[in-house]
Amino acid sequence: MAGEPQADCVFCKIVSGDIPATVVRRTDRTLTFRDINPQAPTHLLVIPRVHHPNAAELAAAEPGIAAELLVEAGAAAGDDGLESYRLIFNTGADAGQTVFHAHVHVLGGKPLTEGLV
Ligand code: D5M
Repeated sequence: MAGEPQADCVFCKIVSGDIPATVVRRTDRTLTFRDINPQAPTHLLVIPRVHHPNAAELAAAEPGIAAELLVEAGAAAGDDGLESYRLIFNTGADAGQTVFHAHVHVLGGKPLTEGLV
């Protein structure tokens, strides 16, 4: 059920502590940790503690938590000394989503002027 921990979800396992992660920020409702396969000097993931399959579904179900992801993303970027950073929400396998627990990527620390948009 939406919002409930999923046994096969790697990010639910990070929330529960069953899988280790380099956690840099915690709130009652979110966790921020370093991506295991960084694509930039700073590559963080901000996730809700509750399980929703993607960011849009999180926002529909829990808009306050979705907003908190963005606040935490900005704060985490600031913690890493970044004034400029890119936020990415991959949604769906064809868009590159591989973990179906809502998350936002925070990328920075190098020029990110190339891109799709
Ligand atoms: O992004 C999912 C991201 O999650 C991808 O960049 C790798 C990262 N990932 C997967 N497993 C882990 C663990 N255990 N720790 C840290 N980061 C992890 P997506 O948008 O779904 O492609």
